[in-house]
Amino acid sequence: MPEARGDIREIVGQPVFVPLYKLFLVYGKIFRLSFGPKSFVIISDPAYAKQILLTNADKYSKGLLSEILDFVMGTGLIPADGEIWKARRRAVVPALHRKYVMSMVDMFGDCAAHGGSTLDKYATSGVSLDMENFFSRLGLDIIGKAVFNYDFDSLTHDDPVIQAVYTLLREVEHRSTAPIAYWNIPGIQFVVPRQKRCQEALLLVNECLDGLIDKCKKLVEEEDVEFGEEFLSERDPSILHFLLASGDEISSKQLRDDLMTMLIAGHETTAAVLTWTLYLLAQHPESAAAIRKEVDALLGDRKPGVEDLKALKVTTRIINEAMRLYPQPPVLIRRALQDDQFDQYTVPAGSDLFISVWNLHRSPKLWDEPDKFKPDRFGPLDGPMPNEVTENFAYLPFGGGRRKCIGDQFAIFEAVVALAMLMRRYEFSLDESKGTVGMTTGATIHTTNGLNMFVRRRDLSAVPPPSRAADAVSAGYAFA
Ligand code: HEM
Ligand code: RET
Repeated sequence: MPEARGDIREIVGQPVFVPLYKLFLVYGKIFRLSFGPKSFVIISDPAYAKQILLTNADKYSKGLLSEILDFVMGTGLIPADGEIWKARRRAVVPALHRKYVMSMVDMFGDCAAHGGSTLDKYATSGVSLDMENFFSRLGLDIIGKAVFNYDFDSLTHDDPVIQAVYTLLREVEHRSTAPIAYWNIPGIQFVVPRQKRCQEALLLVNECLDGLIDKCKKLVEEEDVEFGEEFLSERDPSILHFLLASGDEISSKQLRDDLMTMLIAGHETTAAVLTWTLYLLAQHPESAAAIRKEVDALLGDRKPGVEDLKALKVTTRIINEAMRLYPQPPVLIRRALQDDQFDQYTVPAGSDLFISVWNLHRSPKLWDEPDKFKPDRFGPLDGPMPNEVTENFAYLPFGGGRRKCIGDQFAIFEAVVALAMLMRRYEFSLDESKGTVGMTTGATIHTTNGLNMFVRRRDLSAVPPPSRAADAVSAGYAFA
């Protein structure tokens, strides 16, 4: 197998997927990368990715990924393997049923409208706002409501629980990129301040989750509702409520692990998608105009309803293309449990593999002008939405195979609602005085210096009211 001998200095200080892309152009679709005793197999080919994620999925575990995420997710759905994963996937997937996802759409609109009050303040003051931070808070508010019916309200205030969630997220990023797993040294959490803070944050968030679990258990005991498929309570439509009402017999530690997994998986990812979409729109005013045209014609100031989501095709395609250029996370991690064969190369059991989604998404062999933002590359708007199946594993924004994201539909709807509403009401332009945006990585791709943008309210006086009648009527006028 081609072997890239890395000099650690080439990698330190830049997001790992960037040097991996350069090496891919030199060494090709499969190569080994070694640093001293550490060695990884880097995969940048759709057929190989399909083999790992789908055809031979049995031969792989999450390996390093579960080691990185163990402290916060334990045996939650992302790091879990084997029988635990199978049982948890079977229990959790039904909670994100069609009716549930549909019922969340209204809440997405409410949260985006609530975010409007922050944007209005910045529009008035003329001071630029870090939109990465804004989207992160919006994502946290949404996922808190969706997973355990908790209102973080992080868009308008800070509290110790919100800070603790951020401490945990930063620790995930830190562990994703640290060269040595120093946190495994026994007792380190009492000595290293960073690890001490992480333990404290973990205790606080666990306490909060335990409180929410207890509260929801009481609700389930009190309520007199029959549990069935597509169970959804108007009073508390959360995933937690579904799981408790289902009578699923699991330990409270496992339940907490799953909640924490969804809190983290559903928060940073969508926030990053919205951040990079807005970044791309700032450089592609024609696409920003296309979203506005679509939203003006369909919604006006109305919050999108479920039926509108099918019609917001331009907005959706722009998000699809942003996820191609900035996949979250940029690499998928696996460990081979058995030997596996990739053409003439054997990957021995025990190998750590990185599927570089970044490389797949930017491969010159797979995409025309791969580095260009071209939302119409996915074909006609009335065609299928691109995913790993339509693109035969060359496009993996949500992974693929049996470990594919369970929140994909939820996340796309969330991003479409937020983007449509914000683009209708505001104009955004980069504050160049704050330096270049830059990229850094942990688990998802972050900016280096924030996505600092000037926000202006759009002048809607000359914009005619919506001409296209929406099939569904969504109650309430956002931003009215
Ligand atoms: C798995 C991406 C939103 C829950 C994954 C994977 C990817 C991904 C790439 C596969 C990981 C792997 O194969 O190692 C995203 C992106 C999102 C998003 C880009 C937003 C734009 C969400 C949301 C939730 C969620 C909102 C929860 C409500 C999960 C879970 C898994 C997962 C539980 C693990 C599934 C399993 O292993 O069986 N996600 N995700 N994600 N995601 Fe998402
Ligand atoms: C998230 C949620 C979505 C699914 C997965 C996650 C974790 C990814 C990690 C990635 C590490 C990436 C690295 C990139 C280097 O360039 C984002 C928590 C799987 C930990 C090391």
